Amino acid sequence: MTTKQNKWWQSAVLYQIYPRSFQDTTGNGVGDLRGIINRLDYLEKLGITAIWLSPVYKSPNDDNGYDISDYEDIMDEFGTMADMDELIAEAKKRDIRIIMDLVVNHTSDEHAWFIEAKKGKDNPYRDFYVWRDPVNGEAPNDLESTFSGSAWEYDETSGQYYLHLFSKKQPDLNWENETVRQKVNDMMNSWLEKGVGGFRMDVIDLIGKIPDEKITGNGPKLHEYLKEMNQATFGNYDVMTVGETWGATPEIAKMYSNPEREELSMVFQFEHVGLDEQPGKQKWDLRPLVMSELKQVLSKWQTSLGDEGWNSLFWNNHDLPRIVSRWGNDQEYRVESAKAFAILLHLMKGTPYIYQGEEIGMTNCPITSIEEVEDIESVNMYNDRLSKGYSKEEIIHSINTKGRDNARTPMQWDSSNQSGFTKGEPWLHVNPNYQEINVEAALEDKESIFYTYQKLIQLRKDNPLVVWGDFELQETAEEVFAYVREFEGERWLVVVNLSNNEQPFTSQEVMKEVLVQNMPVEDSLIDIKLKPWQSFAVKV
Ligand code: TEU
Repeated sequence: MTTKQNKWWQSAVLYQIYPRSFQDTTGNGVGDLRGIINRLDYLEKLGITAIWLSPVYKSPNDDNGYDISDYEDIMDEFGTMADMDELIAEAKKRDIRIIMDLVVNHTSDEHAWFIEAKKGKDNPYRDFYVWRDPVNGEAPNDLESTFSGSAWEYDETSGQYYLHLFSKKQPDLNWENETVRQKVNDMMNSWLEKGVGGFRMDVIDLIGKIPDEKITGNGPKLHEYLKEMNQATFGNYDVMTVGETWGATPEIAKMYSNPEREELSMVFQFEHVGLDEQPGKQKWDLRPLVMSELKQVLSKWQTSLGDEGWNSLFWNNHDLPRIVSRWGNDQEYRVESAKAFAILLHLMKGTPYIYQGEEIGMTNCPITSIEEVEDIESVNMYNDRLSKGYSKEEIIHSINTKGRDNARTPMQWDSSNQSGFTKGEPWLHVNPNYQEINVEAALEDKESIFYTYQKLIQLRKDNPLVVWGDFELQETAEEVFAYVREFEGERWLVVVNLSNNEQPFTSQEVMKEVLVQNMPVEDSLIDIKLKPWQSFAVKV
């Protein structure tokens, strides 16, 4: 194994912070950078190596910071650039790196470039964005925005349309324009100079789009642009990069993350995340998860990248429902199922990501009316589907199952008013279960989900097997996920019951030592009955 390149991010564990909902220190109901600084000791205790910080740049917040009006300044509600510098420095003292969210498929319509571009066809910034003439008096084609409706918005002043694959306040940048690419590189370099640990690249697979041919993801020049960016910016630093790539197959993932190609460290692939959706439809169109498919997909990603790429491992982020509510059981088996998903994920090969609150088993937060919803994606979908004849009940059900606010309710720190998140009125309701589910309670209980995460992170730090070992899926009952990791003669068996029922399990392996478990394990592995959600890893 001497050929391994051994980059720091291959043995790292990341923690994603959605700053708006993490910790408010000013009483305005919105989280801030000072709040993150104050909680660094907590994150150090958990053991994470790096923080992926969702966007903190200046933004009018049409999409909570994913619409950026100035890449080199901080959002007023979050603090100042001095706070940001302090966060980087304070994190560094604790051996924690800060990974910035790089949102460069689009800017805000309030970014200086777009304000200029809108002034007219001969403005020097015009070509920074994607403008097209009307066709037969209408939008150039029927490309749709991810946030419902046409991806083209008419501009009265010039009589042209501009492209926005997300909200109309998020105009797409024109990556074919060399000056755009240079400006993005300059901006990235100024953040790298500040000492950040890398970038998470928002919808990066869209930057090679050819809108006229209705090609959005995986456009022909995508990899050329990434190579250029790598050479001009982060390739010159010891940092990590992770691309958000919704359409990645293992073959595509290798194109991004094969070290020889010098593009990105790894990508987020979303194949497992789509398994409870009807194929070819939208994320709102649900179908039950089939466990054998989940096993097959996760196992495929474990074995197919080899040395030509690197996996990222995640169940949650700020766009996804909480795993314990989605595929676990957030009622009678909340603790057991949250630990089961943690054990399953953290002992696989790749870099794990924890989304804030996952480590204490925070759950989805159901709503009863659209007035309670903040997320632009859900609100637009609601109006769109209402006009198409869907019933309110149906739409609210979809939002409760898949809506992004589920993951965005404020972090639950303690049982005091507003869960210790704010002294004011929170921008989004706190989940009413905060008196039971909160950090303070988790830290006091030695059997809490928090300590399972802490243990799993420590196991990764202490055992090269977790980072480098081969992966082999085991034959089991449908609802049981079991795999063996093997490295330099050492073997670990991981067994997870993904159901509310007892499940049979048997293995000829001889158990040598229990490494982690969510309930006591028997002495032998031959013909045992796994209790609901029972999960463990053992040395064999
Ligand atoms: O998400 C990309 C994206 O396509 C999501 O909107 C996704 O389709 C949807 O949320 C599925 O749940 C990224 C960011 O993660 C997201 O927060 C932003 O809204 C979006 O890009 C635009 O920047």
